[in-house]
Amino acid sequence: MKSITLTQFLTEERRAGHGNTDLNQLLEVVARACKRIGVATGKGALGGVLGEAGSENIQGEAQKKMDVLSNEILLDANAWGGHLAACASEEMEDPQQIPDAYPKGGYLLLFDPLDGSSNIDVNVSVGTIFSVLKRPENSGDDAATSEFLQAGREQVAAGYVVYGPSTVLVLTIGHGSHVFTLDREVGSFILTQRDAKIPQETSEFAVNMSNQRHWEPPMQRYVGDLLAGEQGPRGRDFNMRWVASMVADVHRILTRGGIFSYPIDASIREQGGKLRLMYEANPMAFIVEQAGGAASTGRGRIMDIQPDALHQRVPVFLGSREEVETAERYHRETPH
Ligand code: AFP
Repeated sequence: MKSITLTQFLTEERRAGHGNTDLNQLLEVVARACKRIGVATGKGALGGVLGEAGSENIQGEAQKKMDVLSNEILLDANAWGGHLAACASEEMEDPQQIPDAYPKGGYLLLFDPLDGSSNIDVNVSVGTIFSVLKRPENSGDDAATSEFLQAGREQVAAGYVVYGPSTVLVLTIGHGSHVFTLDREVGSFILTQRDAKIPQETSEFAVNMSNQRHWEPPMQRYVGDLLAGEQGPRGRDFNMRWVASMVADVHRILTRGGIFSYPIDASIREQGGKLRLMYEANPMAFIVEQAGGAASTGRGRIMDIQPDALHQRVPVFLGSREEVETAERYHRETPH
């Protein structure tokens, strides 16, 4: 069968009335930047890219060399195309404007340049997550932070790339979630699964169990019942997986189902959760919903949250629809 490249796929989608030339160019530039990040991560110790950068990001987290490099690769790649007004990143406190030397466009790009980067030194999958928003009408010259603060349902595109045994791009422009695999010899992303669908039911969950003592009562009850297995109220055994790279955990769930959770707990209550709404939870929620799954805080749809800060954090439950709805039911029914 003839292979379909990302370029061909986006062109055909545009002809079908989904997206436009500017958006396609933006997505291709992001995909190209991710190929470069993939090459750098793939070199590992040989590329001198492992280890700490010796700096901290805005969230006070130690940056890896690859966090800094991936951020630079995405910023440089997106500066000149004329389709963007500004970029926001996990690694930068404020949005970065498109340099005056280049034309500005109507889109805003948000990204986590290297998700799961604490895994890079041990050669476990890492990834890039991105989200695309339209600039509000009548915006000024510079894109203000407030322009980025749009609910997830306003996203026009979202994607992630997993740098694993193979490099895989998952993309949605609001008409299904589609999987592309990088042909490393040719240098092209090739469509390998059109309209991926997450199984509605699952017997697999993903959570960092070491936080259990900090969880709220609904989460204690929910996971307690999963662990009770066949003898418990759920009446079947559940398996657990935790890569600690959200991209890898979500990709497993997209492929074979499951529920991913990073709940609120006493140790992170003040910051609102662990995962960032704008460039982790929202893009993943868009992809998962487009694949027939669900994405919730446990108490409501993630993509309906009206953000109030660029680096806002939220609790996350996403994946197989029925299991996410079950987790929500535990939150509704358990006093906390
Ligand atoms: P890093 O990018 O700082 O490694 O964080 C990864 C992450 O944001 C997400 O990808 C994981 O699901 C989660 O954190 C892992 O959290 P734990 O460290 O609690 O396992």
